[in-house]
Amino acid sequence: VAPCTCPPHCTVTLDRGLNTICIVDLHGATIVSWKVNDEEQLFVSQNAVYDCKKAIRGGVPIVFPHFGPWPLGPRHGFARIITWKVEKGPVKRDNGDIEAVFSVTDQDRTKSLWNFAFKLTYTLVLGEKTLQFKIAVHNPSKNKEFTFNLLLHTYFKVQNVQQCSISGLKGCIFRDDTKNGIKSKENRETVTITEFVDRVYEDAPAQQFLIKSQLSKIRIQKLNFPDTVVWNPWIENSKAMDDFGDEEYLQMVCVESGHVSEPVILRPSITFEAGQILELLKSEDQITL
Ligand code: TA6
Repeated sequence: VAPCTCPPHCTVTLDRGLNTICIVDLHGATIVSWKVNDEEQLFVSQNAVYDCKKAIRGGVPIVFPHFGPWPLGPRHGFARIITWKVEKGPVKRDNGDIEAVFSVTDQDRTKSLWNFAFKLTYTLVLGEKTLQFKIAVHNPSKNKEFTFNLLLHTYFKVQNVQQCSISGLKGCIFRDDTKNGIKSKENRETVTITEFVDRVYEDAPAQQFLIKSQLSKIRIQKLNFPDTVVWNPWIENSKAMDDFGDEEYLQMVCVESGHVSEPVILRPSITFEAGQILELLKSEDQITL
């Protein structure tokens, strides 16, 4: 597959001319670039490290099989630091969209104490203004069930996070991980970011909008992902991350589609599927919640 010109270490490119994505399949199948009309939509830190020892700081790391710290392996699980296989593509569909499929099984994962057989299949489809994600978790066992969390840890690139807002969360109960996980209710039509924010919105609506400016909005359509996580490390936490610039908190916000407030229970031979569709909206596109 032709090496791409986007951030370093990217090995798979889906290219529709001015619309491209780049994936680092060797490092968690992490998407590290999504361009629409040649404009970058994802944030990747200038200090990101590509040593597969921890997640790439940016793009779309895949959180599996656990969200947050856990005794059985690395924080947020191992899927985002292991080598995935390119199972298909990139191939062009009849409508011009470009598709690629990546996969990983328990045979490939780094050693952790989580010793269940599994297969993850990750399908990406690049459209003219959209990026579709589908991730399937299969339990090949004939007699052992397992539980897991799954989340797409999307880092959106913004001009100034203080001018952004996220709509589609009003009325949700959220777990506030900046305040020891206490639960509150979101009463605002739009969530703004003017301090350290780390919230798990539970059972959130299937659609949110990231309003980056009056001229640029992204529709986030979730498929079978009940929760939405919103995170910005703000000043102090930015300084504490060696793979993140001190000022970079102003240029990013994470709006993450996932299944994290409750674990998924996957019975033998069953496959769980979820995903999201990101769409860059033109300035005149109205937001209908
Ligand atoms: O995005 C939510 C979150 O769980 C935050 O608590 C923050 O830790 C972030 O993930 C990044 O985690 P990482 O392990 O990638 O540094």
